[in-house]
Amino acid sequence: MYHNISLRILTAVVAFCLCASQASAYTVVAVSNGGSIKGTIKAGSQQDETRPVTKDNAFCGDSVPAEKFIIGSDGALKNAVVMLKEIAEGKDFESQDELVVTNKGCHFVPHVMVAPKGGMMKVRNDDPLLHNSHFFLVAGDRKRNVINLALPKEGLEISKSKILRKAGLLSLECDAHDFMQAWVWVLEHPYAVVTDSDGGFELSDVPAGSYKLTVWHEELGEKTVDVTVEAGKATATDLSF
Ligand SMILES: [Cu+2]
Repeated sequence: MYHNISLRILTAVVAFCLCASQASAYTVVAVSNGGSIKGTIKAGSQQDETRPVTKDNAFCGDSVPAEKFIIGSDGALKNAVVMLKEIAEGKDFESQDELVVTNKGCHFVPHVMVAPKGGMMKVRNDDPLLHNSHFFLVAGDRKRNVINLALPKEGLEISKSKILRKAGLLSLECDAHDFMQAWVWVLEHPYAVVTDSDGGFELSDVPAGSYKLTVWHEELGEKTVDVTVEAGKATATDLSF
């Protein structure tokens, strides 16, 4: 009797896990005559913060911009991530340039990026001092350690596939300089893009259908709207925080 109940529980747990993993799986399909979603992301008149430099002031200076709010004309918001988070099927990743984040002038460059799950990322140091690139996976209010890379010399590069092993939001911090911060959205699909300095974005080759379009910003949080994509057409979607 006891064994029977245990077996039932085990079966239920296995079934749940299989179900849960299937729900998040992304399937690559040929997309012919897909549509696109394009628009502009805006924010109000937000002021960027200045962070005090607490180490290596001779090279880094006394303060650095936090780069949280890079606002262009008309409130255009740079560095927001626009994505179809839960899309189930669509195009494959295109072959792309190397994924590199560089420690440069006591900043991470780029400040925000998107990356394919399972890809290879390179971390580089262009400064003549020690940077210590530490990646965390963000889950709600918690952060889980992913990898910690010491880069003691100028010109040093380290490539690691472990960085992008799981999908989700990565916080990139420097253990040597608490004022350094970058963000990486890791996704199983290529339907994600970082807004440019005009706040613009475009997601192309989207199969016709209805989707949830999510916009994320490091300080303003997330907003999600419903969008419908028609074959061969561009759907205009502007969003303001
Ligand atoms: Cu650093």
